[in-house]
Amino acid sequence: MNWAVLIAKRILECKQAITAEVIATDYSRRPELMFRYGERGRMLYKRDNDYHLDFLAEAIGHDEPALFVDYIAWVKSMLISRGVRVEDLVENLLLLKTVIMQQLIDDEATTAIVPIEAALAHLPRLPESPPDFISVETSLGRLTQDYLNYLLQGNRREAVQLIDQALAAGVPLKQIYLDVFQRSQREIGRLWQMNRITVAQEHFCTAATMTIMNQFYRSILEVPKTGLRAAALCVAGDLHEIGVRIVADFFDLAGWDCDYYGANTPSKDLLATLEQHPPDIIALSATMTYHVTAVGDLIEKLRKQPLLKKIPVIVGGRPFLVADRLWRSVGADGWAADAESAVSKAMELVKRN
Ligand code: B12
Repeated sequence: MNWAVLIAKRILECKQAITAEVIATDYSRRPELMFRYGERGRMLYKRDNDYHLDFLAEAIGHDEPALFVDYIAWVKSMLISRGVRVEDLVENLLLLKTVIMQQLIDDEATTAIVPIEAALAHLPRLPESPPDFISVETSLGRLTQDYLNYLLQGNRREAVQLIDQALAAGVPLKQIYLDVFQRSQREIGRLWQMNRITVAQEHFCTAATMTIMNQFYRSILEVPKTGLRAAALCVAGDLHEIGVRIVADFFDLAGWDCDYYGANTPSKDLLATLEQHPPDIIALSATMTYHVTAVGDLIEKLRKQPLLKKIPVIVGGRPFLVADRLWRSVGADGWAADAESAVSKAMELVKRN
């Protein structure tokens, strides 16, 4: 196991102690925190600090400070939109750095604080609200905005009608997936991040989009097959299934036979299933940065199975978009930013294999 991975593990082992020390110190130095945010604030501070350490461990373990900077950009806008001051986040990060320096030995601490220092350096320039994912100026922008508005109003019927009309007017299904569904899903996340919609609205829109996607399943399966097979899944723990489901549908649309396993796939069962009928490519997805290690662990297990070890593995999902060298660090053969390029990358790897 390499040095950075060991330090990441140390951070996770010491998580409780580090968080307890950060909070005790901050509240004793700044008792006004209790007046400002109350007892609930203290509980949320603990939850957030634990999260900081989960993301920090991945940034350290994969030598990708950008993962932590991206996370802090998200934290900044989340906190601002919920009435927390940026100065309090800065204090939190400074203390986190100090406590890590106290609790880890010298060399470990020097490596562990690199992502925190990068985040502190970027923090003043990180936007208070993330940029929109939908622009009504683009060709499908108006449709995407209208689709999202209907879903946010709870109008599933009108949303479906918009999609049916667009398809009837000749808009390709793949464009509906990438321009309408992908963008509206990301925009929903942004609206939730900015505290403009509730978790319930986010769940409703996601469920509605998945139901609409299911309508196309039968016709997608009818596409003539090339004989190539893929397996596509989210790693254990990750619940974000739409991205990899779109990837799976694009494989099917390109004539592959894609076994889609969905969210949170337990690795032990997966290995046994794949061994019974090995595919030509394995596509692994993770959305939460703290699942990147699980991607690497699963690839390591695949490489140990005689029947699976030569199968190319491609990876994708949010953390891979943030750090475009991350695929190498998890031991994959390639990565892709979206479903269209996932299929071309898979084709390239299969030809090379
Ligand atoms: C819907 C959603 C959920 C749903 C998922 C339900 C479901 N059935 O899928 C639920 C409610 C479960 C959920 C939970 C959480 N979520 Co969530 N979620 C989202 C949301 C709004 C949309 C996800 C989505 O559908 N995206 C659209 C797809 C099409 O895009 P994509 O995943 O990037 O996929 C494309 C590419 O990345 C690529 N790709 C993806 N996989 C693969 C695989 C391979 C092999 C390849 C080659 C390519 C590839 O191709 C895809 C298609 O083109 C996102 C917002 C966002 N920006 O995505 C937040 C978001 C990802 N969630 C977030 C958070 C914080 C959480 C929670 C921690 C919330 C909580 N406190 O509980 C939990 C974590 C759960 C877990 N253990 O995984 C944050 C993450 C922030 C961060 N800094 O990491 C986001 C960004 C929201 C936000 N803006 O704040 N979430």
